[in-house]
Order: sequence, then structure tokens, then C-alpha cells
Amino acid sequence: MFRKKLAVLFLPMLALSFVVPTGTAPAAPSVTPAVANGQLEVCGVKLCNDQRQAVQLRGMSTHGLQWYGQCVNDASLDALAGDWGASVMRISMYVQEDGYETDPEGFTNLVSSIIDDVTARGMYAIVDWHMLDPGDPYHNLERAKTFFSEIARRHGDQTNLLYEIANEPNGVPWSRIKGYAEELIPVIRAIDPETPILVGTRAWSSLGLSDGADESEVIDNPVNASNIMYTFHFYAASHGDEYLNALSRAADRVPMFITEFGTQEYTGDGQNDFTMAQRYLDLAARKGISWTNWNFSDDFRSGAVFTEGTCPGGPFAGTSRLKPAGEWVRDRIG
Ligand code: IDC
Repeated sequence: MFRKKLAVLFLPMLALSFVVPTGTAPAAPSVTPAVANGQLEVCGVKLCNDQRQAVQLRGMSTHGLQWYGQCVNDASLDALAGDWGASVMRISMYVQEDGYETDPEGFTNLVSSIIDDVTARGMYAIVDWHMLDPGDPYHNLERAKTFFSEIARRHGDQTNLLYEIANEPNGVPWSRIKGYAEELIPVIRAIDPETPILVGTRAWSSLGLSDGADESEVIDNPVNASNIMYTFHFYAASHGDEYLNALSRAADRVPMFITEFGTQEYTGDGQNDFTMAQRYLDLAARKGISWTNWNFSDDFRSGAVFTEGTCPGGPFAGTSRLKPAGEWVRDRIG
């Protein structure tokens, strides 16, 4: 059914090389990233396609759907897949702050329909369980079981998904995040055994650095599950060489995915540091680390790619409504 839908809704304008298997020729023209690469699987420390070639996905994260759902529509997704050339969208569903917990069924349906829209455009979709405050992932464990079970029931036979089970754990040790992952992952895998799962790391997915720890706690005590990756988030004007070097070391030892980054401060606002951000993306390119940028909205902050008032009407293609960070990241996605 998934393939049939893609065949029917395939857009000729998507005839671009979105996902570049590292070290090989670009995907053949007229094939979308999700069709060209199929079911993803973690192989060694890399993310691989169904030919077991390493791939690097590049794309955008939505802002919180409860606030900026109006920025995720047919025109904006057409632009992201076509004009921007993205291979992945991260669907950021907050749990608190007027998110999922206020209306589980409504948010499940919303995420489900965005998955369909992203799928129709041949992109991969990251389903982001955007827990943030409280930072203990166990606070939302039962909700996460319910949500991911339902998403897996509806979409688990698709080949274009990744599940991110904890956006940014904070205030808890790595052992507690690992415990949470080891309780939740089997529940998801019982329904959907194949979709790769992304696990947040200590201290806002900093691999522990923002708590004064480092990547060794994950390397020495990994989550007991296969086909998983660990996430790293950075904001280039706040997180300098110490963070970059930790990511670099970690990526040689465990599978890493940058599911969130900004070219500005960790508030998602302030001055851009494009020089530092470029160093991160150069590292990601060298090591084949996939990434999604925060965020695909018209929020007033410098890290929201569109100028205020762009959503819902656009235009989303081209550069006329992009802030500096938006222009910068669009140039680097496609
Ligand atoms: C920010 C949003 C802002 C919101 C705040 C609290 O831009 O509108 O009020 O969250 O929820 C993260 C988080 C992400 C943050 C982002 C920027 O995952 O939710 O968004 N950020 O501060 N980690 C580091 C930075």
C-alpha cells in the first residue's frame, strides 16, 4: 500500500539526488529518497539503505506541532521535498506544553496524517517524542508506550520511518535513559520490528557534556537493543569544540544521528555562528552522520527558517521568505 501510494502521488519535480549514499553516485534521477533507499537499517556505526550502503539523510525538524502545525502543509512539504531537496522531516510532537498529553488521540491522528504527507513526497519521517520538561523520560513512559504502539500499528509496515523515543532527557543519569529505552523498545518492536529507533542522550542529548560527563558513558554502557542510534543536539553559537570533538569521537564508536541543531544559541535565537555550524556539518559529511535542523516554522526567533507571517500561505519555495539561517540550511540540505 505504501509503494502504491508513492507511485500514485509521485511528483516529477522530485527528480533530484536527495540521498547520497556515501562514496557512491547519487541516487538515480526520478526516484525519491525513500524509494531509492528503502528500509533503513543501522549497520555498524552507520545508517544504511536496503542495499546496505551508508546513507546520510538531511532535512528539517518541524517546530512544536501544537504551536506551528500551520507551517506543515501541502505547499510547505512540496517545497521541502522539491525546492529544498530534503530527504527527511522530523515531526516534533511535544508531550507537555499543551502537546500530546492534552489530547492523545488528536495528536496521534495529526502525526499520523503528517507521516502520510511526508511519505507521499518520498521523504523519510522521524517521529519525535518531544519530551523536554520534565526531563525524566520515565515521566512519560506509559504515554510513550501507547503512542508508539498506535503509530507502529498504523505505519509499521512502511519503510520510511525512524522513531525518536526521547527528544532531550535532562536532570537524570544515563542509566535512567537506558532503562527507559530498554522498557519501551521491546513494546515497539513487538509491533514493528524493523524501524530504526533513535535514543536521546544525557543532558539535552549532548552525550552528557552539558552535565560535565562525556560520550564514554554511552560507549561503555550501550542500550541493550539492535538497530538503534543515539542522538546528539548542538547549537553552534553555544556549543564549541568540546562538543564537536565529543561527537566526532562518539561517531567512530556508536551510531549517531543529529536530530536537532541550530546555527545560533541554544535558545534557538540570537546571532548565527555559521563558521562553527559549518564545522559540524563538515564533520557530519565526513562521517556520514544524518541531520535535521531546528526548525521549519515562522516563529520570531532566528532559528526558525521562515520570516514571521509566512505560514500558512507561503511562499515556501525559493528564498524570499527565509531568514539568514533558513537560507544557510536550505543551501546545505539539497
Ligand atoms: C524551544 C522553542 C520555543 C519553546 C521552547 C520550550 O523554540 O518556542 O518555547 O523550546 O519548549 C531544544 C529543544 C527545543 C527548543 C530548542 C530551542 O529540543 O524544544 O525549542 N532547543 O531552544 N534543545 C536545545 C534547543
